[in-house]
Amino acid sequence: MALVFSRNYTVLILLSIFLFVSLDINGVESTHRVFLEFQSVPAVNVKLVHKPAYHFQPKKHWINDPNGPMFYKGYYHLFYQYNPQGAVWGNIVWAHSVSKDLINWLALETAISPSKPFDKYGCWSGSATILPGNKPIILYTGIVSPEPESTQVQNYAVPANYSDPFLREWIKPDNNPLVTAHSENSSAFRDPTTAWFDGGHWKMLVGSRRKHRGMAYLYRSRDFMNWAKSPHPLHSKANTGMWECPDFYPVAQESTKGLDTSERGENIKHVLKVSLDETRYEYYTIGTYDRVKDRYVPDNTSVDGWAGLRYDYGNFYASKTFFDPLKNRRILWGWANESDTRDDDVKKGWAGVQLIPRTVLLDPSGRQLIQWPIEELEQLRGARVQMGKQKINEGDHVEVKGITAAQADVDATFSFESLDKAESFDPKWMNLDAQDVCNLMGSTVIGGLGPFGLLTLASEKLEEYTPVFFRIFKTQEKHKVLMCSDAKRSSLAKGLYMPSFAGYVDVDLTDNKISLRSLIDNSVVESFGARGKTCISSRVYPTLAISKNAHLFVFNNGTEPITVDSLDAWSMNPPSKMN
Ligand code: DQQ
Repeated sequence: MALVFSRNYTVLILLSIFLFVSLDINGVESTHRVFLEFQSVPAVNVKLVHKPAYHFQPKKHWINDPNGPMFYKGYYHLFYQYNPQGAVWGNIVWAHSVSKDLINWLALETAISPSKPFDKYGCWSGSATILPGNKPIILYTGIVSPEPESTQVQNYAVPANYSDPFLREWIKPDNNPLVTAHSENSSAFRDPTTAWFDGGHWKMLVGSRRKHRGMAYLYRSRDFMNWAKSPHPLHSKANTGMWECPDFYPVAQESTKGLDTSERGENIKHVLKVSLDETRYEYYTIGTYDRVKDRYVPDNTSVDGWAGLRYDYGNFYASKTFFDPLKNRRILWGWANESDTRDDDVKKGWAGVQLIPRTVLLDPSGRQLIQWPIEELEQLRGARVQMGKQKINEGDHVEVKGITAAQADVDATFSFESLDKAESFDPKWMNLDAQDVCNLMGSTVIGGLGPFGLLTLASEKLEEYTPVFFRIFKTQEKHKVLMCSDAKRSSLAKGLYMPSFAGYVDVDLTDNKISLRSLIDNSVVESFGARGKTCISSRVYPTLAISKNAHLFVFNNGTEPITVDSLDAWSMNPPSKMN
């Protein structure tokens, strides 16, 4: 009997490990779900009700990863993974748009699509590098055998005409592929980075895994055509699974300037970001790049693994940065998938959105990055309302009236008298991640200092709302600030993924203040806590809180009163040109 029990028990454990590792760890899907029957079903109608108005999106169909962002001859270029034939993943090409300001976009012809033996079954993600003489070149992953192998190689493409600032036409020369997999798993070998120039060599990374160890292989080349694999990866980490879309770049320690990917010198740290196929979350570390050994070592202040820092603790994946020489800044693009069902996407006729590009800087502490929506976004601000100093007592919610709450930019600073009323952080929660704590201690659970913040995309009577809020806890040494963007009550519709996304905010509260900015766009709530220290994006699909029936409130469910020190909110206009 005991034996039978333990055998069953072992099977159960093995099954849960299998499910945990290979399927669905956080309620999100691993790898792109393939729905063959819908891949080539073009949208008949495009449903506008939840369609973002000012976030980047094509008119219809599926989009995923941002690819090859760059600035060339006065224009920003964004390529992205796109299904021209339907609203689910499949038939993937590199779609292409250009912009003068990263807000108004012009859609161009498809830049790269499957046509040659080296990319016959797909043109997957990659990056752009600007070679000397201002010559852009794209590295991308070509799929050379059909599913389920999807054998992956690395290709290049060059503009047909460098004098065209739009770079409309791209050539895929016949000496492709440039790089094929060696002994590693050729079905897990993709997403080349922007290359950097280093001591006579170009270097670039390709994401991969060996068994369950995630890794970024490093390749070098003198001429960009002949690439040799370095004897060891730039970096790898056990138990992180396939590393998709690696990104590796320098950040300045004592300046707010962004750096070109090839920049070297004093006072520079490096950032390595990877997208984890198994969790569909990303994490980054800040560390030191040893150019001689070609090794990257994360600082001991950066957690290297699933519990590491994220650009965004919500729906944000396959991100990529680029250096903008026009304004000397580094800009981050990230993709937010839908959280509704496959059937909803087919009915809507569209799926996926790029979040607002963000500038990325190293925080003065050196422990993390700071992100902020690019300043160009402000041109879309329309009607503005301000809330003067206002006290919000326990249980109160105050409406912010006079703007289009379904499409808004809200920037608020909250203050409080003291930290004394903060509730204690239960030591048991140390083993949970922030999302679980937010799930337990949501916006309606009365606290001491917080929960306080915004109720976005709210229906008048609060049947639906997405709260974005802070909750401050006392711990043994100091305080712990939880930031949540909780989709639990975002919609009365059934079958949606409605997670309580959350992250901690590493913020000094000595001035008893904390700020929150939220970009609300019909089904997007993209939030920046403490001026960009912690960012969370949610996708939500209200049934009542739509267009004119959406409301915005400030709320406090903590016993300690909160003061809104300042609150500015703007209606957001759509860009005049969007694809
Ligand atoms: N999406 C691309 C891959 C990449 C994945 C395929 C990440 O190149 O690894 O569309 O979302």
